[in-house]
Amino acid sequence: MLDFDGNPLADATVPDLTDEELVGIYRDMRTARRFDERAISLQRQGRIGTYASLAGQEGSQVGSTYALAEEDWLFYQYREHGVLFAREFPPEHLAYWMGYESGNAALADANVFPLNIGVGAHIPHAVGWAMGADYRGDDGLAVAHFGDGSTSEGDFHEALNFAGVFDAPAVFVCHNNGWAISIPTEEQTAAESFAAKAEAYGFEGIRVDGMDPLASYAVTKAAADLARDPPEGRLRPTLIETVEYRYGAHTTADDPSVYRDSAAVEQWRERDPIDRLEAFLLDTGRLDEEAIDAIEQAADDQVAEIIDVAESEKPDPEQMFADAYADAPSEIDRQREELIDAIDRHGKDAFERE
Ligand SMILES: Cc1ncc(C[n+]2csc(CCOP(=O)(O)OP(=O)(O)O)c2C)c(N)n1
Ligand SMILES: [Mg+2]
Repeated sequence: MLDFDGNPLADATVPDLTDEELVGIYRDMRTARRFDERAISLQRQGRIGTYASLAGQEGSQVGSTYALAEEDWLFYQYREHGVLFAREFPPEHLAYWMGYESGNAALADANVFPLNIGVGAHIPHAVGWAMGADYRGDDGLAVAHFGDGSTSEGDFHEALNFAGVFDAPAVFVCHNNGWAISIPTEEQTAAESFAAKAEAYGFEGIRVDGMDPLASYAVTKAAADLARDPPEGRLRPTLIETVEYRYGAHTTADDPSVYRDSAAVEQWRERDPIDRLEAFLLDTGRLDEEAIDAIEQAADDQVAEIIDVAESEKPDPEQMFADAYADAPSEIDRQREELIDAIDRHGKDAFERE
């Protein structure tokens, strides 16, 4: 077999996953894609605020999460919510995109930290968590997902430097989707790759085809095994660069046609992670058309249920202050008081969605 540039490819190996797990990866990717389509449509109808599309990136998000143990904690950014489908997708999550903090609670049962918007700001949290787990002697790794743009932030450098120096049980997954809003990869770094940056922190970096869920699984499994049980002389952390593409706009507030060519999107769609895994599962008799239809129906139903739950949420507006600070600064307290006062005067309904 040849790659897209005509070079021979090594024979692919199928990771050691059960048929149920392989079909599960396919199902979770399809559900994430369906959620994405519906969320964009809801935004267009004015039913949610801004939304960041994950289409094209399901393979690296779902595939990598299947490689983890239950006790491993996930830290993710606004475009990697596909990881939630591989764990336990909280129906309330969609409420976050409607502007309700209730949709962004930490998922203690599923071991997932709240979604982060500040580019790269959650990577130090992940490393701090990993160091804490190590000091306590707890099992579990921190797995931090972030975009290529994070690698230009101080937080990325500080976090990976700490991870190396303190040998933290952490796996870093850098989703290189070609763009940070309108900044292309070649303007993001002069390095040969994002994975190459690991060398500066004393541990290994690896690039993988992020459009291939099974390859994403395989490298994450190897990184997780290393972090759990490093051989003599090896550090625990790994930086994985998943090479993939964002099919859609940066968010629903962006128009990519002003900075990139749509022909590139079509080329990347030929490597679509869902189509590729579907072809493999059909070829190897693990799925048939009937099973695919049933998975599609189940994905539709699950997403419809998520939307129903999110739209029935009526959170207290005051809740937006609840989890930002343990001890709120006086200015934040003042704003909270002002809101409470306004609710007293105008009634809570004035702050609710119609
Ligand atoms: C600290 C910080 N600076 C700037 C922004 C504005 N911003 C939001 S997304 C983004 C680009 C991030 O690109 P990348 O890390 O590649 O992630 P992607 O959106 O491609 O998934 C920027 C600059 C922000 N959210 N946080
Ligand atoms: Mg990016």
